[in-house]
Amino acid sequence: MNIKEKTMKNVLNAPFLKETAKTASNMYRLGWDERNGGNISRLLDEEEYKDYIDVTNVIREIPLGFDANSLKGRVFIVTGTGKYFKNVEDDPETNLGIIRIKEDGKVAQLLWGYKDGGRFTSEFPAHMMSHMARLSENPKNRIVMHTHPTHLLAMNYVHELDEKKLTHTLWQMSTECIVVFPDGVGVLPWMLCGTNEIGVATAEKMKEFRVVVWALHGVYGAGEIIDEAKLPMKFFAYTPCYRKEAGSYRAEERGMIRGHQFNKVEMVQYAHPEHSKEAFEELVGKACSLMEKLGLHFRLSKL
Ligand code: 2HA
Ligand code: ZN
Repeated sequence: MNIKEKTMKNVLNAPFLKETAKTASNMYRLGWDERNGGNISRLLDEEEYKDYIDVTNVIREIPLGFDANSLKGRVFIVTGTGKYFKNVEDDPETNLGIIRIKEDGKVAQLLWGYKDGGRFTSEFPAHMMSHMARLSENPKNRIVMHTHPTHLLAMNYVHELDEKKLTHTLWQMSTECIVVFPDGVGVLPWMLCGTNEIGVATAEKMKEFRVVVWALHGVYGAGEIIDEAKLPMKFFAYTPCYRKEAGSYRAEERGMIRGHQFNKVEMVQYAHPEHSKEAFEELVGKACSLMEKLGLHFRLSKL
């Protein structure tokens, strides 16, 4: 152990590691990741890992077998190949690895984990290529997850595997869906997994969709945070409202009898605090475009 390592905090206590391990447990509990099914990769910001990982200490190097040049120097925590999600929380150091993409973009440098000599998931090409595709769309993307959700897989056998049709059925099945994946789901035909080819095809779809179904196999999802699936939540409300009589006269009138009824449409978003400004602008933009489309004159006032 070198001096630098001694001053490091215990990586087992790192929030990013705990959350990754807990997510693996949750996915196992849902029945989506039996045996070695599923894999998670999470891009780490320097702020997150600098107190926990000594980046000068490379344990070993693992060739990638594909070009990840645009990810050079970036650090990821990744589930291991052949590992079971049910074991990740109990033994993170064997089941997870923290790697950095070397400057040549061709090699992963192991900085921690895969203690039994293991390596990253067999789906590493699809993960890294998806990260590259998502980052080019959204520089804040951090997570790529692959899993085998039971109900969605069962649907694959009875539903036409057409992107639009599958998206619409999913949106209709649960109100949450349109909030979680408003861009819809991409669908890839069955392909051999663990290959660069499925990685390239997934990444291509990931330019358009955050959720990509691998027909008769599982699903890939990407996002900024693991819980991102829940945010932003966008709602609108249509409510009858009652006020005192409209107009200036009789404004002091009391009671429902002389009340004024109108119907109101309101928009609400729950968003990450960092995105609240954009969320607000989106709401204002929607309200204005609605007025414009209706050909109504309006004035935007600042309260
Ligand atoms: O790594 O799910 O697609 C296990 C898998 C392969
Ligand atoms: Zn799989």
